[in-house]
Amino acid sequence: MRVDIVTIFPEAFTPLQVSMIGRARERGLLDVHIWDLRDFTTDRHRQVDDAPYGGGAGMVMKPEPFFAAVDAIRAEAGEPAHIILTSPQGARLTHALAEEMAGKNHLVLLCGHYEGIDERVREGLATDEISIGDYVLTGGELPAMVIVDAVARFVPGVVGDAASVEADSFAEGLLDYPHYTRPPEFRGMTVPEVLLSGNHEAIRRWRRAQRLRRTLRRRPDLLKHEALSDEDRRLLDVPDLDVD
Ligand code: 9D3
Repeated sequence: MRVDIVTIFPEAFTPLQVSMIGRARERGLLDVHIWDLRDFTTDRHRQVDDAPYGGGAGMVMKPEPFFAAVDAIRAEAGEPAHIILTSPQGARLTHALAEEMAGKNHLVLLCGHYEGIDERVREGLATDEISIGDYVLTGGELPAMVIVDAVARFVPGVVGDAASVEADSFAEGLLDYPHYTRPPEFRGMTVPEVLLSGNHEAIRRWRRAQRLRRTLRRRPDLLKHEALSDEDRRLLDVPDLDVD
């Protein structure tokens, strides 16, 4: 999969060089290109913003550099499947949306900044507009990296164990169960007996019950009641499996 990112802060994207995403790039599974928006200005000051028509505080990002940058991307890589504008007004990024985007072979991400972006970028260039949640950030760079990370996990081979992508909590609408490793006792805190028992059926049941109860307690909005099996309903009724 190819991803092109257009930004006024190309140096902010070093996180995409490390860890799972960095390795996916080295292995040729993910081809990320960062473009500096200022390289597509034509004036002496390389100006990417200007005062808003109609007045008001702050600056607005000019349309021409974004259109010129995407023309350069098209010349190099052809017409992208999606041109995504990162913006607080966008559709919320979800597991389902990330999975859908991972099915495309070319994405372009446009990072916004300042008070806003000229509406013609939205109207005449972007095919999608995505937000990563209801809180205010200073720009679209972190959201662009969040989108690449969430999408890349669905690209075959990026995550070593394909089963862990499938089993991931949001796919099933359930949070994860508690994990433990050695030692069996640490600062007075012990590992639940069942995990040391070697009884695989009991362990499976305990983990399932933990997931169900945690989700019900912490994120009842995620629980798809209609998808619960008879066993799930029984596990949710057992009162002595304490959960945080
Ligand atoms: C102070 C300006 N705000 C006035 C209502 C609007 C505004 C413009 C640009 C607020 C934030 C930003 C910068 N944020 C993003 O570009 C952004 C973002 C975010 O802030 N939260 C969640 N997802 C995203 S995606 C892009």
